[in-house]
Amino acid sequence: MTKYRSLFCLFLHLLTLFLSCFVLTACTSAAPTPVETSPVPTEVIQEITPTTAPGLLLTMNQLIPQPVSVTPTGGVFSLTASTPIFVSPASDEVAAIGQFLADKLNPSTGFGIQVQSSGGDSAVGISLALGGDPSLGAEGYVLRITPEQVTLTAHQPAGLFWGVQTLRQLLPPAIERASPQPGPWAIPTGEIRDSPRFVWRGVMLDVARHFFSVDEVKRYMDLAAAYKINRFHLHLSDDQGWRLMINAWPNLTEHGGSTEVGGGPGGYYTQAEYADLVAYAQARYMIVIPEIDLPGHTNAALASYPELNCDDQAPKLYTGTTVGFSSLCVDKEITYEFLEDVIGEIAALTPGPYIHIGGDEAAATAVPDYIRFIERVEEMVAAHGKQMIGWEEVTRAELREDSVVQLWNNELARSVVERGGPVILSPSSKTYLDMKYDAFSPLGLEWAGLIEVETGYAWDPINILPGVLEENVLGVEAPLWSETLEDIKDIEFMAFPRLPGHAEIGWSPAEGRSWEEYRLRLAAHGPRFEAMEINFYRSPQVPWE
Ligand code: TNX
Repeated sequence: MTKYRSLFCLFLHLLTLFLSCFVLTACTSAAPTPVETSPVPTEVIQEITPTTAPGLLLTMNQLIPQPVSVTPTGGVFSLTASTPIFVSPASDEVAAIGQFLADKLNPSTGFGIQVQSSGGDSAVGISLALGGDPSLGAEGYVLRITPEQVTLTAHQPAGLFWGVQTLRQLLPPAIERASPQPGPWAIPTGEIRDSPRFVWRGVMLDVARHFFSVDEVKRYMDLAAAYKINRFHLHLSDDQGWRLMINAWPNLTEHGGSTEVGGGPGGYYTQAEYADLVAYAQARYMIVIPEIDLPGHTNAALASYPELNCDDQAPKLYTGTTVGFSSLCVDKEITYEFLEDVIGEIAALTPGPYIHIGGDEAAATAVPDYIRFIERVEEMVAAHGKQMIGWEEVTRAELREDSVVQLWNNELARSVVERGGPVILSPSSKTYLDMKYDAFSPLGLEWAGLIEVETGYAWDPINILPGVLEENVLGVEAPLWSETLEDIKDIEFMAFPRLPGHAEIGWSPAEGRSWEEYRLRLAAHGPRFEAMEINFYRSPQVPWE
């Protein structure tokens, strides 16, 4: 009797396997024709054979961002308790990337995988090696997977780190779980060669309108790094709060950090906490860009120090959401003494080359005053050895050549193009993660329009700013303003699933990108988002798995 039952089970098992292969082949070959011809998906589809295990075929074809080239070979590398991670050279930096990978693999596999120095060519395991082809650049990598070995090579450590993110996505979604899972842990064999289209693939988090704890910010950094985001812009001050301790002006945080939109308790980062965030980002090959928004969006500072106001009267703290009503006093010398301290302390704490000085929506500052102010602050930033970034309004001033402009509203698009310097693209109608998805979104604003997943994905940076030279486009950044967001769960809901799309726009080649193809790849990330416990929006535009 038991014998018949097991035979019957075997039959059922085979039938399921056959059916899933069939469904897979049908799905793969029925993939809608891409709008532009893509070397990548076509190559992947052609090489897939129905004899390969179904889940594995999918993972090689489901990477986000889409790599430059993917060549599956149809086999399997099995991750086991005896798979070591070899690093070469065994420097602290490469070993730390190996450890990052081990720390991702160990909780869900329960294996206790260890990082070792290089085991030589014949060693079975995962090897991370520097010294790849210089044409891979600062962030590119090659990932070769055979049944015996996973070999990740890169010219620079950042490339190894991004290759590790790709490797995570080649494993089953359960790899992202925090507790031991049954496995098995199969990685499809093949070769991936990859490097980014743009150097700037950013996110911005507004910690001023609502304050987010160090752990919440780290969590957002982790989620962004998984999609190869390499710039983390922190909007550290606004009318509703000043969030970074400045030793020379302690009341900025003491008083100015004590509330937030809606009147909650607010909060701020000590300098040690900020340094910890910067180090956390650095370990993820992410540059932190601190922003102090000037000369508008400064009510929290004005409320903390009466002398910063033209009439020496400190306004009350502000917990609403209106913009454009505050301004530093442009004619007072104390304003520049204050900024010298603020910029000096932030420059000293920030290893990255940039300081963002805001400059947006300064409706309470007369234009000639605004221009004078921006030009003076730009010199201060440069004197501290940093490159200034400002929102597009700063192009009203005569800027230094190396200053970076962040496009958001397109109102000053002409002067951004005419100026001809480096540009970050954050068009609000595409990249603003704080816009509602649709009219029913429980969180978010809608002044720049509703941004469903397709709207956020289906555009190209080069078409957004006609006349701009491609070499001046540093890349793309997706801002998340927090007027309506209170905690990390809210951040996750607005960023997922739109953020992976922006990451792909910044990383992947333009040729072959199409919404119809992307939405299927994104659908396959649903189980991964679940395993990562991301509170994501299940957009009806995506056929979630
Ligand atoms: C505009 S975008 C702003 C922010 C708001 C945001 C809300 C920009 C440079 N300024 O002050 O928070 O809209 O979406």
